[in-house]
Amino acid sequence: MFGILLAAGIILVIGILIMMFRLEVLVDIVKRKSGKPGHSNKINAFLFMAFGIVGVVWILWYSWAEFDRYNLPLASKHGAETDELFWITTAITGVVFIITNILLFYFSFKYQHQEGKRAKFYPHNNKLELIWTVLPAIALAVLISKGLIVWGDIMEKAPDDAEVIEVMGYQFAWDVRYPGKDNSFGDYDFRLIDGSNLFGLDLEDDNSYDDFSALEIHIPKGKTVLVNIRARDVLHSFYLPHFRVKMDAVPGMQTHFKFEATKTTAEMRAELNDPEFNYELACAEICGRGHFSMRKIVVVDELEDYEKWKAQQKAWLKLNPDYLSKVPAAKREAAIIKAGITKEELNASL
Ligand SMILES: [Cu+2]
Repeated sequence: MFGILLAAGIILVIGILIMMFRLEVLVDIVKRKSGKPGHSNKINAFLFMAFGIVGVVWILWYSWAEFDRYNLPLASKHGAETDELFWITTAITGVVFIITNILLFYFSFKYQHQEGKRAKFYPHNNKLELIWTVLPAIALAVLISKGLIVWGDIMEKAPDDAEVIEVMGYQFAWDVRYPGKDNSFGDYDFRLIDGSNLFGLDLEDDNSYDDFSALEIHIPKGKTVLVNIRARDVLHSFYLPHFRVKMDAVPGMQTHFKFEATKTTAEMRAELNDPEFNYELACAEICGRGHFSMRKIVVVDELEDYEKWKAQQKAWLKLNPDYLSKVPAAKREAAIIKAGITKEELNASL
């Protein structure tokens, strides 16, 4: 009830303001007919100036005050390149942005209507046109070619010994799949997805029996990690801010990103002097009501710890032994061994 009243109040106030402004315009028109300039001309000129000053000051203040929030400590190899490109782009566009905005708002103020003042007719200047065509062209050519080089480096094929993991985004969480001891992912089919089989694992494929999922994403330090990214429903975006990794998760299409972590979670905790620190995966695409909750912790381990962690994980099939009925009878025995399902687990599932 309070909400409705509040909304009605706000609409009323906006309505009154619009009416007042409209009235003023009408009065201006009448006055102008009588040869006098309206005073909304002065108000608008002043508002332009005020908006320009407040806007520029606010942007500068915000960038300074929140600097640490958008310049997170770096923890990946390729990130240095993207950071450099980011700062070059920000410097060039930032300078242009500030100058053009100052001119825009100052000129609106300076050239407000004044009695007897006439604009100068100045149709053409070759020199000026040359400058404002050539300078942006050079700046854009530099930015784009540098961008293409960096993009090429990031997107080139991952080495054969890269750690491959699969991440699936859905409304509203992420799931991760590892290939298991055989280092090969089992096939999947979206038609096989159900409440437990979140990846749509195809249990007719031998490679799927030791695939496992995990609550946290673990990756090794100092080794290339290739992430294959999927989406189950709508667009999501796989975003690891500390690693400068961002790639859309697109339904019906697998995307990927390769990177190498340079600091373990423990090292980053020591560096930041924050024992609670965790790397995290966030969704960077507004994907619905629960978008904000699409967060998953990422743990970077030393290579040995990572291998140890992997060895401790349980195959998805071992945790869901009732799906053994979907395994072709001829392969069932092999599946039980590969998934590490014990006799007790087997009996319990029957
Ligand atoms: Cu999302």
